Amino acid sequence: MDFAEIGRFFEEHDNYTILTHKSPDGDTLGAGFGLCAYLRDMGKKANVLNSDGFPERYSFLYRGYEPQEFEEKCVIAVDIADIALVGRNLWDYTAEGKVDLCIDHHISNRSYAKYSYVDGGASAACLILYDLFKELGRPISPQIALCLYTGIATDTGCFKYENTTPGAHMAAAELIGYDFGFAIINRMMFDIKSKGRLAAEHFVTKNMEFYCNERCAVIALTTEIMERCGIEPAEFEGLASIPLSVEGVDLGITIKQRHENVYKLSVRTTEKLDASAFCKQFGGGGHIRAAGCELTGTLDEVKSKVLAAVNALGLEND
Ligand SMILES: [Mn+2]
Repeated sequence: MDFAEIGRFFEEHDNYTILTHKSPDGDTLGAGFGLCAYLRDMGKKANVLNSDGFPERYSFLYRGYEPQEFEEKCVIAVDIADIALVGRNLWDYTAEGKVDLCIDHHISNRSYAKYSYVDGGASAACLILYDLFKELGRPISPQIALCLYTGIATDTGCFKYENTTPGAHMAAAELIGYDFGFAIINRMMFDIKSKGRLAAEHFVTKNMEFYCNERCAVIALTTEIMERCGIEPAEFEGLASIPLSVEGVDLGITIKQRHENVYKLSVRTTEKLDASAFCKQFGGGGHIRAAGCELTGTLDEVKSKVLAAVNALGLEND
C-alpha cells in the first residue's frame, strides 16, 4: 500500500482499534495515540489498546484520551513486527485475518496483516506516520506532533543511534515548531530516572558478566530484583543500552524476566554485528543494531543457550 491508498483506507473505514506492542515504548505508543488523534480529527471513532496497559511514564502521550464506545470494524497495528508481540491480553488479535492494516519499520516484519506499509529504513513507526500525514495534507494538532516527536526521539536514542536519518532530523525540526515542549519530553525520556531505576542499574552493572575476551557483556534482571527496586516495567526502557556502553564491547545482551521461566532478550550491537540476525535464531528479530527475542527456561538455562550462540560468533578471534 502507498500513502495515497492508506489515505483512502482511512476515509473508507471507521471504528478503529489501534494495536500497540506489549512492553510498550515511546514509538508504539506515540504512533498509536498519534494515529488515534488523527483519525478522531477526521471524524472517525478510534481507540488504542495495549496488553500491558498504558505506563504512567508515557502519560503525556495520552493526556485527555478517553476510550470511545463503538463496535470495532477495523484493526490497525503500529510498530508491531510480529503479531505475537501484541501480548497475552490481546491474544484474540493474533487470529488469522484479524489485522487489517500494519504500519511498521521493522525489517523482520512478518506481514501478518491484510495490508501492510513496512519501511525498514524508517527510524521509527512515528516517522512513517509523519510522512504519511504530511502527504495526506490534513493539518495535525500539537498533541499529534508531540506523539510523533516522542516516537522518533525515543527510537533513535535522542537522534544518536545509527538509525537516525536526515528524514528523522527534518521531521523533528518541523515537529518541534508545534511548541509542545520538546525539551521537557527529552528530559523525561532520557535524563530523569527514578531512584528505583538507579538502584536496578546499580545492581545490573555490578553483576555484569563479560565473555569472548570482554567483547560481549551480559546483564540479567529478574522479577525479584525489579520488585525489590519497586519500579514499573516501563522504567526499564534504555536499560538494554548499558552493556554496550562499556568500552570495547561489541555485543550487549540484556536478559529480563517477564514471567516465571520466560525471559526477554534485548540485544544491542556495534557495526561489527547484526543484532537482528542474532535474535532470529531464537525466533525474534528487530533492527540491525537493536533486536530482541524471548526464551524459556530457568535463568541459567536461558543464559547457557545465549552463551552458546555468543560463542558460535567467534567474536574473540576477530
Ligand atoms: Mn519502533
